[in-house]
Amino acid sequence: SQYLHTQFVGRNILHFKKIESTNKYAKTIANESVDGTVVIAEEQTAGRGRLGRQWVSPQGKGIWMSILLKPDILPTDAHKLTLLTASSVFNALKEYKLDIKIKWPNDILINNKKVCGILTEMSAELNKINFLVIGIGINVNIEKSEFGDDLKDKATSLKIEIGNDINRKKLTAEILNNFESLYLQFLKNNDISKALEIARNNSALINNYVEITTPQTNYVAKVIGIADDCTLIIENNGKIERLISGEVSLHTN
Ligand code: BT5
Repeated sequence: SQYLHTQFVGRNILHFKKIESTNKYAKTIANESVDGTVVIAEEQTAGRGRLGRQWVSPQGKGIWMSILLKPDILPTDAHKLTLLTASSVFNALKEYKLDIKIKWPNDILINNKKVCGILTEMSAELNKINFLVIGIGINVNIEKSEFGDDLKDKATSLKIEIGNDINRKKLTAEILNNFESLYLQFLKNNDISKALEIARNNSALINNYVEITTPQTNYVAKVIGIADDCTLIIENNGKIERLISGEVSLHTN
């Protein structure tokens, strides 16, 4: 589109009216598709979050897309691209002057409600990535009444927050423009400092108490910051620890 200024991200776009999941599809075409291919759907019938959770993706109301990447980086660095993606989405949304926060590692919140979720999936060998698929779901023009009972208090859309419809094509291009610019810096100099700065300065978690859920336990910890390797620094019972990913929810009482 006229808004896209990238070199390779989104230069090959596969657009679907209806699909199960753009992430799932991107994985099936990964080997024969070029680096930077983007899969976009108007509607997902089986949109997925992490741990097999459902992602609600009504027709024509959101940006449901996946970016296919074939970077020459270590599998252990792949999680950095989730934070980089969150920062790209943040950059594209900041012009709306909303109370927007990045909730490490993969959510964007407006007024404490989730407007965007990111799902990074990887196919890798021991020390080599075959491909990565970064799924981005953004609630753009969803009405409040369209969220079910389970989501109406914890999810929001740009339309709900701004009051009018948003041009999805333009926003999609702006996200891809921002993404590519941060991504090229990362590939070239292993430099993720700009994405980190955005994630740190606009964090929903830093200085807050969070509830952390692991398969073993549940505990409350204070978030101290985000480390240079994109892990979350927490203080748990006086001990400083780091989380690579995992379930973190804001602790309110
Ligand atoms: C995520 O998972 O937030 C990642 C979502 C990624 C979606 C994109 S859309 C394009 C691509 N194709 C896919 O199939 N997926 C990606 P997680 O952190 O696990 O959050 C999932 C939880 O968010 C659910 O259990 C619900 O509570 C909530 N949720 C579901 N749909 C939502 C929506 N539209 N808006 C806000 N919250 C939602």
